[in-house]
Amino acid sequence: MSDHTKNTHKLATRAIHVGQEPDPNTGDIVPPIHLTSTFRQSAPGQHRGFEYSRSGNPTRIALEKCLASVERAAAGASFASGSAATAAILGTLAPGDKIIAYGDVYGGTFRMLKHVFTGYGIDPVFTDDTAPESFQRLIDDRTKMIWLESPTNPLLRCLDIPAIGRIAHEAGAVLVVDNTFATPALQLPHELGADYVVHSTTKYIGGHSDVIGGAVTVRDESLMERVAFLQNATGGVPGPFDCYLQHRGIKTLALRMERHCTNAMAIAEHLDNHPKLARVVYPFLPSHPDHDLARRQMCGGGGMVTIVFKETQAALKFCENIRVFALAESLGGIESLVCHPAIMTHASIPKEIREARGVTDSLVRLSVGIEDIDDLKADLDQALAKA
Ligand code: P1T
Repeated sequence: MSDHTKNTHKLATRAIHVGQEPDPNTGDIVPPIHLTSTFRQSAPGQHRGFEYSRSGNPTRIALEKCLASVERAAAGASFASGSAATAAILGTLAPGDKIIAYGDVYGGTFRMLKHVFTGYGIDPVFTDDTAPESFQRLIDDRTKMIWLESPTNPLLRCLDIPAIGRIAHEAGAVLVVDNTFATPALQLPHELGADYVVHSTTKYIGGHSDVIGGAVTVRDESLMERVAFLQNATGGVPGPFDCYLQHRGIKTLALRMERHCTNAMAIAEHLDNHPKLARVVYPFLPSHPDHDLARRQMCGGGGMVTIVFKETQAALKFCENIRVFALAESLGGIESLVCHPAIMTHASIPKEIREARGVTDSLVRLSVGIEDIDDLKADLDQALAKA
């Protein structure tokens, strides 16, 4: 924490000030972007804390401090993508270790667990039951990590982070929570018991769909040692300009999340009971299966709404006809997006596994942006009319 930020400061203040101390020489309110790959040394090994930008760069350090502060973490490390951040956490495991993951995860995370890390002797097992006991049942003495998203991508299930954290810790394992969908503005997994928090900062943290990035934060400083080692040794770091964009994004996170939440709630209520839809999924709708937990664990329902059409053809026609929303992968930007996970973001999950989990061809994911709510509703209405 610097002179002008305190531990008692709330998220919106931390997001704007941590890592952004005015320059003592010039007074500039926004520190410069350190566009350099290397740093001059006065004698071999004598430098001012920076040697080479893969190992450390002032713009990246500023971002990492801010990420750690907003997540109420002991330390943070930023990566070239959410996938690189995921790989760094999985890289802390050793051959023979078992990881239990909740099945509804981003398709790329599933692919990495199943088709990358199994090659290094890591054994992933999945549960499709949100009950903490389902994790308990899968624990054995090889279990070193539990991995979950909450809310999940794309079914928006919410998992009991404190209860699953206790199960992990009793077994001597660590809990990883992917907080990409909730963001620290709505949910603080470290305070709920998560050892690692991972983000695709490409999403709400960056917030403007103009940068790919990832982050890892840790509850206990000692966990950062291996993550920082892997960050440098495997080299999946973001460049200074990408760090600047993410840091700039965080400054408006609290404000953006308020609007994402109010717009998403309004849309969930607007679409609920629509004759062409079988189901509208939004954590803060009373009909959501984890509604009570969501209200307890998060201070807002988030910006994602998942809708399930009665017919697949209608889902596809809806995607083709949406206009203010754009049909595109990703989420969490200021502009509204529509995604068909089965064909787009979750195609790497085999069809039978995907469908058994409920990610069917009639499911469509909405990333509700911060545009005017009337325009968003009108766009959804016209596309639904054509579906
Ligand atoms: O795309 P990347 O920055 O590498 O982040 C991967 C990732 C990790 N975790 C979650 C919860 C995610 O949603 C993602 C990326 N997801 C998409 C691109 C998507 O459209 O779902």
